[in-house]
Amino acid sequence: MEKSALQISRSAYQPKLPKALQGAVKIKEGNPTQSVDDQEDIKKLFPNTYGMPVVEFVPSEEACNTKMNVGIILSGGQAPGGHNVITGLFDQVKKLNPENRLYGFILGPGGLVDHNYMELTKDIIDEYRNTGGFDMIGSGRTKLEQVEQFEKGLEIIRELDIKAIVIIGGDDSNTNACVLAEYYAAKNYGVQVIGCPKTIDGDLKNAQIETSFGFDTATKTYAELIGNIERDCNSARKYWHFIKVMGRSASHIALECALQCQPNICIVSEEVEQKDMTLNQIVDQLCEAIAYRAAQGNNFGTVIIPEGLIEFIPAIGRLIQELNDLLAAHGADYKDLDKTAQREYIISHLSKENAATFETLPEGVARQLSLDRDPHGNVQVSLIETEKLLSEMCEARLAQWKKEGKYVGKFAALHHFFGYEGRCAAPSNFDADYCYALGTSAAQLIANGKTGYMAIVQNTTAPADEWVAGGVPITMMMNMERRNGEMKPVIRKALVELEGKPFKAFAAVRDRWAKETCYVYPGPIQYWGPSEVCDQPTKTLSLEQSK
Ligand code: FBP
Repeated sequence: MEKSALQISRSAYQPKLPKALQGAVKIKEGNPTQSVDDQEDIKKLFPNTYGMPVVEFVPSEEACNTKMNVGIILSGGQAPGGHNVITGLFDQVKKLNPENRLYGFILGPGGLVDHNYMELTKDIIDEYRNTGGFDMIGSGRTKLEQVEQFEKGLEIIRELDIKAIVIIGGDDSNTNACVLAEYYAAKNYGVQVIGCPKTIDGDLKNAQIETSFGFDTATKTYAELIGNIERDCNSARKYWHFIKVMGRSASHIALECALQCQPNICIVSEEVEQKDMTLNQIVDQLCEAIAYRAAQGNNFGTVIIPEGLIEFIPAIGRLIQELNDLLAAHGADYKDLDKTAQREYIISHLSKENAATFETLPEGVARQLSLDRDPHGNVQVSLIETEKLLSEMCEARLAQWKKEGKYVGKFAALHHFFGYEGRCAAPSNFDADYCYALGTSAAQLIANGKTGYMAIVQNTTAPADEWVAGGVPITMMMNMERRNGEMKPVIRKALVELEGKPFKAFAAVRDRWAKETCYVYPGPIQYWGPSEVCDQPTKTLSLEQSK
């Protein structure tokens, strides 16, 4: 494989490990835990993995020599740092006993079921140190939830003498990790399952998980691009840039990019939902800022839009709920109909209110909302062009205002979607260190006999050697939610909190950003240089952890 000069230098980077993980460890156990909600239901569904304590690793005098083979799975969307979880896991597994083997299941959870795997040896691992992407073993979105899948997986686990499976994934994949852990524990198979918090979306976090890995690098990559656009925008002074950024549900990515770049406008889906806003009200707000700036002679600006917005507009959210149930129950009846017949079928099967909302949507968006969900039942929001929808609606509204004499300006819009650009970027120092520590923690959780836990690393705004590592029972993060028409145990997603420090910091200054040009240009991620440049955590994390 040919490599760039940066790749070659970067492969020699030695991730920083917390002090407590640098040598032998022992476990310090906390009190028994309970789930965030629906305790009785979750306890009943997870009798073997419910109530376990949070654990922390502390240095130990006694080195342990544990014989264990481990299997690793990457699940869901790519996130920078995934390879470092694997290298951290590999190094620790080998440190525990050089005879230990690490197996990678290919293309996600499906690899376990289909017995598609490879042994990850030192030469393979060394190729991927501190690199972005998930291409070492690939990823996939197969949902592990059926007993037949668990049993099929067990066959290869037995054949390879694997003691534990590590699943690197987001909220859905870690929910599945927990279900698998519970099943193997209930059957007394002696197979452990450990999760790892991954997703650029940043919505797998709670009192124990400070951040999901990948969020740091992805947002820094988008912020660089947005800053470059802002500088162009401020130089040319003739375009409004509508920039959609990833984040299937939560607006953490949009908010973080706004905090880094200070655009004129950033929409936060959670606020739209809380204020019960309609699409028209969002367009009005955008047009007011555009008209104000035009009156100052500034016919340019930058708008950040979270990709999940559409689902958070309450009327559309209600429509999606009903479409989800309709798709689950009758999808097969209308899937193969032509476009017009499909539209008619859907409208005739929806409630009056939702049918009316469906009819007001542009055809492309309505079609997207009625299409297949991903294997976890989610609308594929990355395929909906919200940035175009909004700019087209703004254009029409401004034309109307012009006629009414309320707007004197020129409006030319450009569109961007930043998502895939950031998911495989070379991990920042933060993600490289954080992921390596997560992999090391996962190995220690296995060596200490734990199952149904997620590896965690805390105190992450302090220098890396002061980070605290351990594990948290996955059941602790669960509640019951409606999925595909049924109540299911799932990890609660962390949305942007409107009372939280990051949103409040943004809300305090956004009116000025809308009127004036306050852009900040963050520039590219730096891997070497002064610590205040290359080791900074995200603004979100710094604000959340600030006392
Ligand atoms: P995960 O939650 O699996 O980490 O994926 C997040 C994400 O990048 C979202 O931001 C985006 O909506 C989605 O994946 C895109 O999925 P796909 O890779 O299947 O197009």
